Amino acid sequence: MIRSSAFANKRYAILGLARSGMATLDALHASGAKLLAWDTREDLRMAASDKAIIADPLETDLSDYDAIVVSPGVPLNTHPIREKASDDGVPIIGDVELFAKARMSLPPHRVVGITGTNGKSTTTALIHHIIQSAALPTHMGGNIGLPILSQTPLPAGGIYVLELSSYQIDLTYSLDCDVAMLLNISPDHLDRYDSFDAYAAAKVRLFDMMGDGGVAIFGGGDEKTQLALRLMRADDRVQNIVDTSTIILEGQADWPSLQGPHNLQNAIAAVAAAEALGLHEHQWRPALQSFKGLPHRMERLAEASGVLFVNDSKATNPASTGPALGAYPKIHWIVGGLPKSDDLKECEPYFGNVVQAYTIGDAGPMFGELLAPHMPVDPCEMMLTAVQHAAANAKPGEVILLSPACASFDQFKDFEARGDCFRCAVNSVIEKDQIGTAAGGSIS
Ligand code: UMA
Ligand code: ADP
Repeated sequence: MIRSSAFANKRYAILGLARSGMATLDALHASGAKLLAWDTREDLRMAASDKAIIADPLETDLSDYDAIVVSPGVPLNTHPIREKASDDGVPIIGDVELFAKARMSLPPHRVVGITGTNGKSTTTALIHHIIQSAALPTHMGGNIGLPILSQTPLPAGGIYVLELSSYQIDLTYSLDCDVAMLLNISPDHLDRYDSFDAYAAAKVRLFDMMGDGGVAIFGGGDEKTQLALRLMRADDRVQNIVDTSTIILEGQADWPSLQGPHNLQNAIAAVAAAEALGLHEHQWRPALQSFKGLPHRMERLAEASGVLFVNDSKATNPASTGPALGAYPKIHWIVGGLPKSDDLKECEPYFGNVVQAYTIGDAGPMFGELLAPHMPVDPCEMMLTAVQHAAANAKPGEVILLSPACASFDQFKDFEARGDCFRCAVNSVIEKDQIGTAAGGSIS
């Protein structure tokens, strides 16, 4: 766990006691802070009761507190805590801001911060893997894996690789990244922001916090990312700016877990970060090949009867599904769920790669109408039906891809549960040898 004398004898109210809130509670308690904690869930309040006064911050005078530490999942745009904090004159911060404040107590280290709409986890894990492969001490955290405050401090020379969601950046004010990266920006999480511009501005704040010695890396060619890049160049505070959309990197065929144009973009951004950290090609290139990828992101599940099954359940918007369709030339595409938009614009350039679409979930009928002029569509509604039909139709050399372009909450708890359901369905069709059976009759 990360402790710091910066927190000793300070007073913090913690709102939200799930993963990041509990890690915050433990780290602040161990650092000698005085704490008040709250969660709407009683079991979590109970679990915190030996380290904090349990009380609702909305009903407590917080004017002599140093800060209110809010979990990223608390919707600040609608939650009354914002007004309460302003009335009491207390700042609202998050666990990443506490990490930023604790850095002075850590052995000399560097921080890489990665944000963007899509590809953050993949790129964070890839950068972490490259650094690990170069035998340097490193942790990854933030919006991926263990909360950063619960990690063991790295020895001198260590590198913290942080995936940062816009929710986390909203709660952070002084994280001076040695390498800061914006991968791309497309509309997402619009329930938490007043507009797409406001969401984009939240991400770009990562660069406002940088000191002038850092390296700023920009990924995608999308309009908002390019605008952020131009603004950064115009404000010549940070000298070291890398536009990865102009970099060409050869060798993708050798990187099994980095297929598709999006993963080429991620690989280029990761290599730019590695070089900014002083690593050389002989260090980063083998790591691109040995990278195993993350579950539910272009995950190669199985190959049977010459058909490859790929789980890309984490593709929860059309901008992440588009490039997934660009990864293979003959795809049976399982698509649908809770839609985030009423078009599939970002997928259109890759429609030529789709042999047939199999629609599932709430978006099924709407997507069916959108797709029918471009490809055969099989309205399946349920995952198992979709996998069975796709397996029956698939020929050797073709790919069955779950890349839903939608949130999962219409039929599943989360994208992991959806990917797990896909995996079970895949196991079942392989076990029953239902691949390539369409010509021979129907699936029962
Ligand atoms: N709560 C209240 N009152 C409220 C609202 C919420 O008490 O009015 C409580 C909830 O009961 C809950 C807590 O506040 O216990 C909120 O927890 P949380 O949702 O922030 O969950 P954590 O487990 O702390 O996870 C958070 C991130 N979650 C979100 O951003 C939603 C995790 O990102 C992150 O990995 C973790 O911290 C560790 O740092 C997950 C995520 O879904 C992966 N991120 C979003 C995404 O990737 O799209 C941004
Ligand atoms: P995030 O953490 O930003 O949600 P992930 O790495 O978990 O990103 O990937 C989420 C989804 O986006 C996956 O389906 C993945 O295939 C897709 N994806 C990955 N990288 C990119 C990218 N650079 N651009 C668009 N989509 C991407």
